[in-house]
Amino acid sequence: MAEGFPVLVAEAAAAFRRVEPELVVRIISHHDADGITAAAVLASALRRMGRRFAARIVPQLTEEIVAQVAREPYNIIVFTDLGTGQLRMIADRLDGKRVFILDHHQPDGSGCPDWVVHCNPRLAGLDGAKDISGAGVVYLFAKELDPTNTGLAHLAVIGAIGDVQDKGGFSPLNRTMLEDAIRAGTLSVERGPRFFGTGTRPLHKLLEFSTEPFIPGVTGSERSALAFLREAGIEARSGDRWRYLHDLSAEETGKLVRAIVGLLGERGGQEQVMADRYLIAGEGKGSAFSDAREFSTVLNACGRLGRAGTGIGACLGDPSSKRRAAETLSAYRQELIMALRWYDAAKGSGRVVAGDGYRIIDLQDDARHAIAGTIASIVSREPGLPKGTFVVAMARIGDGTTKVSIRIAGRTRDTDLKEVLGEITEKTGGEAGGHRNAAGARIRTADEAAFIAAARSVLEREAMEESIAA
Ligand SMILES: [Mn+2]
Repeated sequence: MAEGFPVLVAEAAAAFRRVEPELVVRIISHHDADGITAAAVLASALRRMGRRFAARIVPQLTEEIVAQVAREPYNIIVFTDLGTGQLRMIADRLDGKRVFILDHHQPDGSGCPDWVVHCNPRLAGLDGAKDISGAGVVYLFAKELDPTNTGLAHLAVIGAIGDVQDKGGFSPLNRTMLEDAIRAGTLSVERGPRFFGTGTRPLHKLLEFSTEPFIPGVTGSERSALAFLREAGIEARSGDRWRYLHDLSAEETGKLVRAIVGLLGERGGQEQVMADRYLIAGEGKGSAFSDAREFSTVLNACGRLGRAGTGIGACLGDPSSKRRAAETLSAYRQELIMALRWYDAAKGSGRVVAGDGYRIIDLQDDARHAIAGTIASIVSREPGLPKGTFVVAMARIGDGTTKVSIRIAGRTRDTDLKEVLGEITEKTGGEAGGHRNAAGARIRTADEAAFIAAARSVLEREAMEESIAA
């Protein structure tokens, strides 16, 4: 009954139209790229309606935040890209307010009170992890409010990419938003080499940092990347400046792709090397906002470094926000590099627990808690890490709690990471949330050692099942 979702969206929009226009709308959204684009789509739609709003972006919706929202003077609250997993808290604390939830996460199992307008694709039998993102849900809602909001469709595409819904191709529903954006002239699709950061990194740096695909003998070394270009007959420099991918002629691009395919050998063909790129209209070639994938990374960096407002401003096209957001990306990359250096140096110490089928990285105060998830993701893609290895990263928040993130290397069976983490926190306390492929939790810092012990026993058992499935 996937056709039920448009009905849910239409009902949510109809309910929203009945809200008194003078009320200030409180927007609460998630701090990743999807959450930031979701908030930006809603903010933009409200602005066009002449409605006032106040947005707040949070790393996760906690009991404490819901309690704060309850005390605020706002009488209408719209939760975007979160809320479904916190229905119980919302039901307990926000009775008497007008509440909308526009989300695509898994419900927490408790019922939804009738005074909450709950719009989630999962309620209509859709797959919230693949079919549509939080920004997508908000976009369809905005389009229902005003059909000319299709000018915001590119933000829904950026949100979907931020939630990795483009992997293996967009779902039909995500594709409709892509088509809206193309029709609106805000985005175009171009097939090209699958590099990340084409807007901001010169060619040899793209090669050095290429992990998908991992180019044997090239990835990881600037010198090898330069030698590779020389052998392929492609100039890395033009005069005294480095060349970028967009500086190459079509012929040179062809040479580059063939040379990479050659190095991948039987592991890859054209398909591994080429990808669709989603280009944002009106952005110069060297801009961090010209490629939707890179745009989503900029937003992630803003959210994780506590500058989500800058990210929303960048989505809305504000020039000074865009400048600050691009600087935030550099700062964020710097923090990641520092944390990964720490990880390399800490291998073999007690702070990196390497068991059979799992790694637990105990960052404590050596990295900002908001990048724990990214560290776990990067480590889970480390070449040589056996498929099915669980990677857990832990970092202290500084308020007596610790952030925990879990990822898995490759995939052998369809393990639900949120469930795995939930089983651990059930033993040691803490709240787990997230998705099948990426989950997180917040535990008490005092319980770190107990958490690690419980994690070891649960992950050892899970890893055994993973290896049987392989
Ligand atoms: Mn999302």
